[in-house]
Amino acid sequence: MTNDLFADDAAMRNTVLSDGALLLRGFALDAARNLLGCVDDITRAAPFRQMLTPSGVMSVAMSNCGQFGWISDQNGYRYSALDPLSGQPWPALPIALLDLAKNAAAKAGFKDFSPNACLINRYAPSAKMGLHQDKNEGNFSAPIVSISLGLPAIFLWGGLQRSDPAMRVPLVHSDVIVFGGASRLRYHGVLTVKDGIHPATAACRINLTLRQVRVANTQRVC
Ligand SMILES: O=C(O)CCC(=O)C(=O)O
Repeated sequence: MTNDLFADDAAMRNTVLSDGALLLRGFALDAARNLLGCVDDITRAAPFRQMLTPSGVMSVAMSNCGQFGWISDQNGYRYSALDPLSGQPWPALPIALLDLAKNAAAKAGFKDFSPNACLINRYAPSAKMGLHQDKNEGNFSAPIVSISLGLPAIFLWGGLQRSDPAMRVPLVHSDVIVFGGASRLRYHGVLTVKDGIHPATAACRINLTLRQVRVANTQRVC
């Protein structure tokens, strides 16, 4: 009952960030505990790691689930069907996560979203993610669904050029952003996460980013 009331209140605060981009406040509230349990299971099999990029080590620790996982090394970024740490396929995408992502996408007007990749980002305090576009998927007709759990953060919502001004969007536990259509290639990022303790995740923020990756598009991109 309490969760229902909170969800109704949260839904009233849903916000269109730009054409094709919708912030769904509290959309993951009922599923959050289960999703975090899934993250624990996934990262037992495919542990969090700080990946290397051509410009240095990322402050965010990452893992993946689904048919493809986003990976990076000194030569660039790509999707891979295998976890380079284990040589094994990534853990399967949990049904609860898939359902939540499809429902969120449908709410934002993207009815046929069928994600096959989920990047799991873990932000310890002081971790951040610079402005970037999600453009390695080879499929820009499908949206991205991004779920925030745990510590709050400021999401940067930019434009189609890196130099465009970026809106600062405060995100809290269980908020979900869907962006596709005219907003699919907008630059976005996350400001440095501040110190704190959240009852659901302790001293970190977890982000789940679900994407639909074209199978042929798993080559290295820089
Ligand atoms: O952590 C977030 O909210 C955003 C993550 C993100 O932009 C990404 O994984 O590409």
